[in-house]
Amino acid sequence: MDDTVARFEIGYTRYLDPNGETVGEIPEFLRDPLVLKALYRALVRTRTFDAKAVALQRTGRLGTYASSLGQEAVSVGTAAAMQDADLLVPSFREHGAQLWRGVTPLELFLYWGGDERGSDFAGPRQDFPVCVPVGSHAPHAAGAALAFKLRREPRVAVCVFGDGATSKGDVAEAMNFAGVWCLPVVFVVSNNQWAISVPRRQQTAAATLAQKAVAAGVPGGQVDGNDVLAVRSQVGLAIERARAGQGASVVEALTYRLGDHTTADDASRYRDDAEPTRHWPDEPVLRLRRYLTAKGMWMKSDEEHLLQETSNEIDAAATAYLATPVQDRHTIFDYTFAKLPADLVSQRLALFARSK
Ligand SMILES: Cc1ncc(C[n+]2csc(CCOP(=O)(O)OP(=O)(O)O)c2C)c(N)n1
Ligand SMILES: [Mg+2]
Repeated sequence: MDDTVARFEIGYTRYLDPNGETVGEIPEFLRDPLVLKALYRALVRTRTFDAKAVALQRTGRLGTYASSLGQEAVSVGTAAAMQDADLLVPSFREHGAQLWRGVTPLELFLYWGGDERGSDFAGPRQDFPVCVPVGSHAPHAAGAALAFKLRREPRVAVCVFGDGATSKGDVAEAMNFAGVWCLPVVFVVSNNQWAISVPRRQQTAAATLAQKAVAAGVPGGQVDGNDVLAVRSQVGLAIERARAGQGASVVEALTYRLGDHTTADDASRYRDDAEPTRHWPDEPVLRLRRYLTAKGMWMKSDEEHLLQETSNEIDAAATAYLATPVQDRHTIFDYTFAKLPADLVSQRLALFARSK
């Protein structure tokens, strides 16, 4: 007699290998040159933004910044699977998703320059701002999904966090709640193998992070997070499942943090330099370019044009950011409360008095 009471399996999806060669059958909608080129442009635009942000920080003109180098496909593939009315609930490394959703490079520079106006998105107004506390946004995503469900709105909340966040109680609680209430939320784990200096193997003894979904009674699967097509397709399936009333999912995207944790970090203090060198051949941008080039969809002139166009756009945004007058100090009181509590009113007045 077999007395096993539960079994589970975690699937893995990849369509493009690191050489840009196909593995398995790419879904029909991801063979459309327009769709593929849009994904490629977004990857390049994200990387261009990222390089500029690091350069601005290194020259003392931006605050501490979390680079997404090497992880662009997780962000872009996730956002590309969303509808405009869906809700992005990001952590701090999802610049690619935010840019795809219509947050402007200027807004992102402002935010990372310490200016709260950068979180007042002109485009996707419902999207949450960057969440720096690790994993604390997951319950908010579940809560927003509950609101969508109660209002019978066909919308989905998409929450992105890192491998380290999956050890947080907030994330387990959010998944559990989403499972019980069958909520329209998708949790995307951007597993870049490190949580600052903590490597994945010290994060959990579990074989995958996706299987954390199983305990919550929701489906979980892994994708190659450096294959934007795999991310786009699997996050897309999870979103459509959620939209159809079938509840939450977890997608673990396997990627790699090629840079330091942030510009305030020096990874060489805890990570062998040989490790990122080993991972460079897996990076997502070259992979998709190889595929497009081999299919005759992308020429050298297309590449040159795109690089020019993106660097013009990002440079113009950086110039506009640097030309934006710094806000008055007292505005630090302005963005948390609709009605300022009395003790903060007096602190605000004291700051005003001291500024004189
Ligand atoms: C609640 C909380 N604890 C600690 C930190 C400091 N911290 C910032 S990022 C980070 C690691 C996050 O790792 P992971 O979730 O894998 O995301 P990644 O940075 O790799 O994208 C830590 C510990 C924080 N921001 N919030
Ligand atoms: Mg990580």
